[in-house]
Amino acid sequence: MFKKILIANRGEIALRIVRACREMGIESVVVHSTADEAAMAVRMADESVCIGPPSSRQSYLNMASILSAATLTGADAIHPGIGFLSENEEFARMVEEHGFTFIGPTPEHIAKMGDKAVAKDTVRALGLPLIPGSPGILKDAEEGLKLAREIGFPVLIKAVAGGGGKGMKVARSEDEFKACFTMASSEAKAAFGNGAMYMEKYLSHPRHIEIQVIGDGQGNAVHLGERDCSIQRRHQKVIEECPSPALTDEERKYIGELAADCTRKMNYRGVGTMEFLYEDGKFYFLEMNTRLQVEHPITEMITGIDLVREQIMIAAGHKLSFTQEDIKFDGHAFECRINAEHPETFIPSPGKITRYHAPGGLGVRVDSAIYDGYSVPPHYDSLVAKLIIHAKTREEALKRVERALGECVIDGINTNIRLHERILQEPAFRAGEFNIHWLEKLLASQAEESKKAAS
Ligand code: MV4
Repeated sequence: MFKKILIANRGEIALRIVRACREMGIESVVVHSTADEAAMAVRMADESVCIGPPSSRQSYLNMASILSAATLTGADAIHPGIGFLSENEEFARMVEEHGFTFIGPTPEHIAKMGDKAVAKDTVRALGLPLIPGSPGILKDAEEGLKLAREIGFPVLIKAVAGGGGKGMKVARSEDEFKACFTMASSEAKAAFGNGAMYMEKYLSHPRHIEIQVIGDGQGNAVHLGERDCSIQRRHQKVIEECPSPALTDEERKYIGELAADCTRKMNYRGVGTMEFLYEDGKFYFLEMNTRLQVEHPITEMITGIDLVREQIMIAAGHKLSFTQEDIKFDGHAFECRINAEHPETFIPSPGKITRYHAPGGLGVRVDSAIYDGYSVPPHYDSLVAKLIIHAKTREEALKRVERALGECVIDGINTNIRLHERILQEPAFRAGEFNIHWLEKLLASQAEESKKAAS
């Protein structure tokens, strides 16, 4: 087992990994920029190394500085956390080349799943359902139109170089296809320097369902159920929950086992998340994330499995210590992402926290690295706390989320706590009746109402 792990990340996820290390009797080293000198993970870790100025490029993305810090402190392994270098194949390779263990998948799997086209070919061959669409890049609008007629309108024209919702355009009929294709391609060329396009059947009201999988790279893999991440705004998740209120037990078993089988056949090592769109009872593979996810705690609450601990055990060469039959799903969990931002305008709100009080009680977990007097730096993402709630049923969990939000005190900066409270009051949300467009439609209608009220 590792004696010392270097954590190449910041904020609440760095603290989350420090906690797992401490429980496992492993020393932790946290690297930080000059903007994060007062970060809680820096204080809680056994050691810390300043690796550069505030800019991510010169600190948390600076491979040489991170590797130097690992050498200087005598770390055995490096945990990349989430974001930053966590899905960077070159970094994973450099870590191993410098004699450290990379706590994550092999560089080959990171590369394979990082290329969306290769990822689709891989999982298609392993039996996962995909969105009907073009086999590859579209030669021109003519070819696209011909295929669109076969698939049926509406279709979604997507930029190969796009991602995270960028470079996508819906074509709703033959008449508008060519104009859409030409516009999408020139926008992609301008934005990404690459105007290559592909096309898929457009799913107009899907949910975003993701499956947590773990493989040990020694022939074993399991799934840990799904997370419903449909409540999102501009591709930023706001509230996640598991299990999904939309899935039946049969659907859950079907897609979970399909994802686990695919993970096993790939001989995948580490934790991973397979993302799907779910519409009218059908699943469509979107992509696979080869890292831990922000929302992993709701899966931990339901299964009782510590995902960071599992990552470390697998990276140290251990086989999975449980089979699919050992995994039980208990209750319902929500995660509310608390951001340092204005609840209506979403403008980031860094600054000094003058008073902080975290909620508590049965089934309430707060993953956060803020404290009284902490100053939220302006250089990074605005996530300051994750309110994670667990209860026996979804109804009880809903009550508990509202109660816990009411207890939460974060003064001195703006937060989106009021946004969470608004969402929780919506009957459609409470009934579990939403899709990926629901929150943006709600916000648009509320903005409309307040404009009318103001005029
Ligand atoms: C789609 C889609 C509907 N139909 N593909 C957005 C980002 C990227 N992960 C894929 N995305 C989508 N692809 C087809 N054929 C709708 C989305 C989409 C979306 C997907 C998941 C979560 C949130 C989303 C928000 C807007 C659009």
